[in-house]
Amino acid sequence: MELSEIGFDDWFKDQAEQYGLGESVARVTAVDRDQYIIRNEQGEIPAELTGKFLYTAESRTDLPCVGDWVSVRYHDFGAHASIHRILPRKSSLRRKTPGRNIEFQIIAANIDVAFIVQSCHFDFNVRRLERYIVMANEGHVEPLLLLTKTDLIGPEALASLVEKIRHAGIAAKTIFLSNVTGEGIELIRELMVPGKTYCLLGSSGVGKTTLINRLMGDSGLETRGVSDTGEGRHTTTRRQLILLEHGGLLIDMPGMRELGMLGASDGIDDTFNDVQEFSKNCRFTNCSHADEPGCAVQMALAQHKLNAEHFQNYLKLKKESEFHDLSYAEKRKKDRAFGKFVHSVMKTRGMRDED
Ligand SMILES: Nc1nc2c(ncn2[C@@H]2O[C@H](COP(=O)(O)OP(=O)(O)OP(=O)(O)O)[C@@H](O)[C@H]2O)c(=O)[nH]1
Ligand SMILES: [Mg+2]
Ligand SMILES: [Zn+2]
Repeated sequence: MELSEIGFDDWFKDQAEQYGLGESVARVTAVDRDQYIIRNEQGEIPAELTGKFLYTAESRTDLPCVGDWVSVRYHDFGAHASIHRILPRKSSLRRKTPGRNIEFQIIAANIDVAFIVQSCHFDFNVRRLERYIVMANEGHVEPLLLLTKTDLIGPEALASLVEKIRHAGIAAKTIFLSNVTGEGIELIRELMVPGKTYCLLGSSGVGKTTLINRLMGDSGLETRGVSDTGEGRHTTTRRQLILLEHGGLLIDMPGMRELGMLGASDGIDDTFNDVQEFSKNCRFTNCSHADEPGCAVQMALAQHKLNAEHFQNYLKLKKESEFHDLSYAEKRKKDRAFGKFVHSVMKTRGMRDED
């Protein structure tokens, strides 16, 4: 198998050449704490980070994640490998780590298309769709909506979902599918290009893994039992890059509960470009679109040219991202201070940084 078949295109080739990493590059297909699985021309093997790699990493985002291209050295005749560095990422999906910690988490790297999956049945939520689209736009990944379980709703309910998506001004391509009847599956198979990388994002239980099994034509991956409706239980527990028979690469992921905004300002602007367009005509360039005179956004809202909930969500996401960005910057400042402190202590003790 050629590396190009698992996504190694000219862009990555250039990167590898620039860094002088000739032959030994491989792709990370799974991560389990500090254990990695990588795929090369021969197949999949286990890999570990070198001590130096760990020592020089400054944050979690410096560590490899699923989809990353890494340079490796092989041991025991290629039975396992050590990872020396990560090639620059062409694209990545990141969010704020769940919970109170203000930190970035890279979910997957070098993705071409993100399938944003929601169930037509219980999970459908336009505001959450917008969050996922922000994440994709921010990471330079093309978003595509997959609405599953069409077998559980009637044609009228389906039409109302389409209307809600359109009304929110979401332009992303939408595919309706059912893993039960098979509707839409062929469409997905056809649109997946060999050598391109796709991933499945969405809540737990929407049918991500079932879809992969459908596409693989067997039931190799564990899905939730039909009788099991246990809330909050995740069936898929790790991210995994799968090479499909027709050549597409697909990453399965555990369901996500939280999708916090951090450093997502550009992604928000791209996602809400309708708001951006209207705001160009506001009288004041720094208009907050609240109650300033001559606000074109307020005018568009009054004339129903802009959806009110869509706009409220825009404000909410902006505020959330700005708030987290501030805390993050504050934290980095402290980290830098700590770095300087360590450096000066080492200096006074006559140690060099390399010691
Ligand atoms: N009726 C119906 N049920 C489906 C469909 N797709 C999946 N299911 C069922 O939904 C449940 C959850 O499916 P999974 O594929 O495990 O969901 P998941 O998104 O991978 O969930 P996590 O791994 O927890 O993130 C299973 O019982 C599936 O059989 C569908 O199109 N229609
Ligand atoms: Mg799953
Ligand atoms: Zn305005």
